[in-house]
Amino acid sequence: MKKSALQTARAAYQPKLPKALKGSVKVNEGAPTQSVADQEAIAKLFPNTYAMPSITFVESNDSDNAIAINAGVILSGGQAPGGHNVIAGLYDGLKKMNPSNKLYGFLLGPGGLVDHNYIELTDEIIDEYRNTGGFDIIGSGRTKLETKEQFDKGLEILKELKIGALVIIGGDDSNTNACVLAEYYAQIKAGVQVIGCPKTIDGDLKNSEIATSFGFDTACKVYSEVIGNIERDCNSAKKYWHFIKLMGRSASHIALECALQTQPNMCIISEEVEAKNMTLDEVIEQIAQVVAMRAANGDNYGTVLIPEGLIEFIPAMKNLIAELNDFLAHNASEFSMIKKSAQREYIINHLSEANAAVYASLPEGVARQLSLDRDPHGNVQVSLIETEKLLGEMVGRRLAEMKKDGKYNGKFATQYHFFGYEGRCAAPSNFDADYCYALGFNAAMLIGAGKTGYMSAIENLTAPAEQWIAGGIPITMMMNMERRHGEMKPVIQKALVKLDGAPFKAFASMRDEWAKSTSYVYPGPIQYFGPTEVCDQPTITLTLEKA
Ligand code: FBP
Repeated sequence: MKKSALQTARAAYQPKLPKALKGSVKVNEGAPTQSVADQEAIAKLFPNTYAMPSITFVESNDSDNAIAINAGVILSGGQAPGGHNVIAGLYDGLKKMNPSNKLYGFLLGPGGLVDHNYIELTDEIIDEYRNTGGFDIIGSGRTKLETKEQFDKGLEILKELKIGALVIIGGDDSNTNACVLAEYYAQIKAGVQVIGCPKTIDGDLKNSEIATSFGFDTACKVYSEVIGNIERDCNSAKKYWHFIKLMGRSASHIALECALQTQPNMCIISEEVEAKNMTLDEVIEQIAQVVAMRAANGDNYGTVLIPEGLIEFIPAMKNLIAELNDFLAHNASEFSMIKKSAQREYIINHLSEANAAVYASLPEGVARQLSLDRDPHGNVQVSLIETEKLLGEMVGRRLAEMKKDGKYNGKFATQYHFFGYEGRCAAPSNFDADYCYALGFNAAMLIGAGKTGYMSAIENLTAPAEQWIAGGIPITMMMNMERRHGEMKPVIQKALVKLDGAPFKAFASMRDEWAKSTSYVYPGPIQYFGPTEVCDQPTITLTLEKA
């Protein structure tokens, strides 16, 4: 494969490891843990993996046991920068324990385990992918691992390849499945450990023990670079309002981080919209007022950041989506038989009165997007909904009304953008390259320590990598009961933006100023080589949260 000069230089980068993982390790166990909520229900569902202690690895003078084990690895869900380094770290960790250990990669996500599609990862393959973006080393997929049949089918190939440990690299849903799988294999004494790794650009897999998911750092830096470029363009031509939708699923962490990095004129935070019980009209009014205020100062341009999950947080829309989710889950086959042109009417006729009215009021395109297939975990595919256009067009209409009433006298020309796929496979920042390598290497140590049902955890991330703390957190500790596909299920609690958290407060204290006077910041591209204050800084979110 032909490489760019940067790729070649980057391949030689040696990710930094926490001090404790550099030599032999010893396990320090904490007190037994509990789930974040619904303790009784979760304890009952996970009798073999509930209440385990969280653990930390510390340096040891004893020499390592040469633990012989084969392991498997799966990349699950949306791509996130650094996935290849998790696999490289895992591979190096396994080989350090015992050079004869093997690592198998299951292809195209969890489906590879069920369908017995795999490759053995070798020095040559791993070296080709060190410090690169993407998940193409083994591919990813969204097959949901949840049934006994899938687990048993998976076990057949694990037994055949003599695999004693499986590492699942995924987001909240995939790690939920990892936890269920760990419990099942423990219950049937399958002799297979299951370890999770926290992946997702969305940044919503975090809690008191997991500071951030990998990929969030790089993705936000890539989006912030392009938002900064747009802001420069905006400030140069002074003629457009740019509506920029940012990935992140339900959570607004990406939008918030990009706002902190680039200081746009506005950034909507879904969690705030929900807390204030705002209607869609109120969101539109808020944007229109800022446009009018800037126009009054002669500034007919600006930038608005919009989290992709916004639509789900507007209370009336949230109710509608909840009913639609249940309705579509229970009537999937009947719905698939309805002609496309009749689907809107069919849905309106089957929803409750209030939700039918909201659905009927939506522009055709948005209504259609809301009724598209859910992802395998039952989530609305918010990345397919053009919220940026919906808001831009509605603001335009509102401004036209204000013009008639003499309350606005500006020009409003729009440009629309959606940044998501552009950042998910970017070459990992130094932070993600180091963090991911450490997560993978640490996962190998968890395997060596005989653990199952744990998530690989690296803490103290705002300190230099040498001082990071490595260990493991029982996945059951992160779980609660939630309604999915019309049923109560144990799932890892999603971390949304906290309105009393430091990142949101920092944003809220500055946003009026950013709305009024153009205060853009242009972060520029990620730098891999150079001074540490340019190359090795974590996100503003992480820095503020850990300050
Ligand atoms: P994960 O939750 O699997 O990490 O996915 C992240 C994400 O990029 C979301 O931000 C986005 O909504 C979704 O994936 C898009 O999914 P797809 O890749 O299937 O289009």
